[in-house]
Amino acid sequence: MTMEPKQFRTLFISDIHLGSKAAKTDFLLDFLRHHEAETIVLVGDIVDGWRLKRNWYWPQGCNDVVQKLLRKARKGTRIIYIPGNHDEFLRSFPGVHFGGIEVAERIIHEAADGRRYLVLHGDEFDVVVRNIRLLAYLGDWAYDAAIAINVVLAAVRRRLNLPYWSFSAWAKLQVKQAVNFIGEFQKVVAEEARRNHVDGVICGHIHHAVMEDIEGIAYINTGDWVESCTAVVEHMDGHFELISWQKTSESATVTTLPKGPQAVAGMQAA
Ligand SMILES: [Mn+2]
Repeated sequence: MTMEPKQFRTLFISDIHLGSKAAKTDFLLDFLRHHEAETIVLVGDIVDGWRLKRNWYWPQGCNDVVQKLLRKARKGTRIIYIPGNHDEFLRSFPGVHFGGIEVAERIIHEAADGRRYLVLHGDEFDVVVRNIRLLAYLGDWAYDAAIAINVVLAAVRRRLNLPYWSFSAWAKLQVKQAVNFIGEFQKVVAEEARRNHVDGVICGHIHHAVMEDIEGIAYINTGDWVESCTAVVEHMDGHFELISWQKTSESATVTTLPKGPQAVAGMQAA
């Protein structure tokens, strides 16, 4: 079954975690074969530097994904790479181009309809979300300080060879409250969009794909490729769509996600 790839204005993909066993590279490759765009924005945690540092795991599928992206770049697709916490080694290279891919810490994306979106990975808000009640009480200066502390803590943990603290693994462990924490994360990120005077925000990090309106701000989360296999596309007219691709074109039926060990592996990769 051959299908012509669909054309989009922009493709947003995050949290592939190449280098972790949970990365669903076969589904992603299939998705990339069927979806072309003028611009592809990689919204962080594309490569799992932390996993690789502990235990090198780089099967052919990981190469195939990288090759596929580089080939698209060669053929004229603009590719922007916004690093996340798992590929933060790239944060030292803002503005750098490699193989036609541009690195940026965060961008403002202007959609075809003129609406503007802040695009970032989202991990800088982890500390805020964890301490939301305390910070609400302490006010603005504490909020800004918390974000700064998050950066320092990440650097210290990196020095000590400790993995980055994982929002989604942590939120999922707080089973009963996990939904609340996801809600808090969304609110905090939407608030950052408001502070930047944009119409919406596009992020990743928490592995929870969704498109919703949060008090007038369009909150869009691209999800991940370790569990949900989701991406966000911008159509030529500027409207966005969330696509779930838990399949390959060969297997026409949608694969249901296994519960158990693999789900746990995905959780840890967050
Ligand atoms: Mn992340």
